[in-house]
Amino acid sequence: MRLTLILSVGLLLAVPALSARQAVLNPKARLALDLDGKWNVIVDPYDNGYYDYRLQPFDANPNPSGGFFLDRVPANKSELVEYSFDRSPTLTVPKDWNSQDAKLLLYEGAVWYRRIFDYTAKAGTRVFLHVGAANYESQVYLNGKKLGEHTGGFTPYDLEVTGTVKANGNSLVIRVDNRRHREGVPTVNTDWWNYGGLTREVYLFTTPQTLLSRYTVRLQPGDPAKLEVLAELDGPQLRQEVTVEIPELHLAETTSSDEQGRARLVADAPADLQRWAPEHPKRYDVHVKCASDEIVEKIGFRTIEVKGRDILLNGQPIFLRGICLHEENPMRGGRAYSREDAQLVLGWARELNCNFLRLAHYPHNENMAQVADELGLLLWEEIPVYWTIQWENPATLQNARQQLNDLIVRDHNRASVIIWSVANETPPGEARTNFLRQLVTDARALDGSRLVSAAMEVRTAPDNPHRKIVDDPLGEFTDILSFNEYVGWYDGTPESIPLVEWALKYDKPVVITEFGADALQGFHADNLTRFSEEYQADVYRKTVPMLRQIPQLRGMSPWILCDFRSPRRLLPNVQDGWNRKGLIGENGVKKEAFSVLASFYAEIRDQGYLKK
Ligand code: GCB
Repeated sequence: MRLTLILSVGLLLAVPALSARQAVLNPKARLALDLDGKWNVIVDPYDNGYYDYRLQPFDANPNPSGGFFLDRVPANKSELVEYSFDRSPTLTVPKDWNSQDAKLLLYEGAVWYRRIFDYTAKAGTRVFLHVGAANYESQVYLNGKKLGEHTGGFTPYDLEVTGTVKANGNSLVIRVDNRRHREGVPTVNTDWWNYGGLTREVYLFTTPQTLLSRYTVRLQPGDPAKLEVLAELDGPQLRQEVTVEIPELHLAETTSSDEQGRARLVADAPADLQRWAPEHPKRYDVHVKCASDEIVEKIGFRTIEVKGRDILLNGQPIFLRGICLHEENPMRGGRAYSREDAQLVLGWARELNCNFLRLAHYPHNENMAQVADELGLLLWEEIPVYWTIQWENPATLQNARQQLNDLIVRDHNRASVIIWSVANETPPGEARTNFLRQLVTDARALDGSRLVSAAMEVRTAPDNPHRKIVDDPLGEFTDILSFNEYVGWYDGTPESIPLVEWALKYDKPVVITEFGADALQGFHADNLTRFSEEYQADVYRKTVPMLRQIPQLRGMSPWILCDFRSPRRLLPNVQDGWNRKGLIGENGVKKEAFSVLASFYAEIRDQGYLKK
């Protein structure tokens, strides 16, 4: 087998660190101590544990006089300590706080989490703390010392605790603050619940001194007859032999890393390599090894590209039979986090005859992409650049770039992920377009093997209410043209849907990223009565033929699989804090529109949409 060693390329962009980062890929495979379960918590609406009475952060002082992170207990009966983790209630991790305690349903502020644990580190290993996600800002302290902090509610981070962790009685304190900020990503205004807390797993993992911190194993973009492997080492021994093995394919190739610890090899893809595809989600055990470390991960191989008006999966035109999804388990009314949650919602998507999901509007937990890889579902993954954020604020751009970077680093070995989305429904304008172009450029530089897009908006021609125009300047820079449209709901009634004419400025494959209507599950009326199942089903029945008028239509992901909580949805006895555009209600019961879409998807699956 021919082996070419080419100059190393960096896997990461030089994005200055805003906060703690992910240290290794797939840290779960290196699990050392699970910290899931009950943590003592102090709800701290006035930040009494963070600031002193002059509003100075306690942790800015090298010898802090106070601060809940010190986890103090009075040494004697006279010592004044006005908090106690030991006497405080508990919350379960991972899980948002809102759905665990009725008093916290609407809480936006700080909560201090504390966990006591023992851990004996093995000699010669490095130990890290992994936080899967903490919404929105978090500060981490071990045994009274600050380890680091993180901004962004949906991306993981790791902090090294080698040498800081003790055999007995470690006090790990994490302050999580879910207050919204105008300059944040997302900003203050969203149509989803602001779940707070340690919403994903927290654990310790260990690595050797020099570890394989990053690796990419894929068909080479532009030349899928080749397999390309990129790897990065971290630690004192950066120059090592790096070997890649796929035993099932009898593939074993070796190269060396350079002085920065980077290695790249390109080998002929074995002739019997089976491509990953929705009908055949084949994955291989891939081993990446160096003298000091080894990882094994299941990886599928496929290509995705755009050619003219088509989206090609493994060189064949594909129609994306999709649906949107929030990271929620509707039956629990809380953030989804587990494999079981992923299996539940992705199972529903399969019943809907989908081959594609849009994971809106922020990075979902990594189980989603893992289960999608197993089940053969294609994914659109997104960052929370949503509606109107601060386009001119460099710190906001930096924050968005880091979230995009961290999502791509985490999921770039998942065959299921085919599209990185940089934004949703943002208002055209020079500052906005420059901001998003930077993100598109970053996504391509980080991962040239996938498509890049954003959900754009439609405007109505001033002289014709039925003429719908998509001419957002961002459309020039994305691989596919994606937009949300709500004709029949925010724009007219279902009767206006058949009258729509489309004027699309860009001749690219079109994926409609949203359409839909609210329906309260179990409420039946005629199809012009708002919030009835019949109204929603009629919107779906009429929208499908209307969208088929777009010659380059190559997919759709209607809004949305399940009802989800939203503080913007206040209509009593109908919404009650839920966005009702789900095809499935908060009780798990399917609405009439579910079968309308399922039948359409079965038809295009069985007959081949593009052959029509
Ligand atoms: C949209 C947004 C989505 C909302 C949805 C709605 O256009 O992208 O986040 O939830 O409409 O229901 O209004």
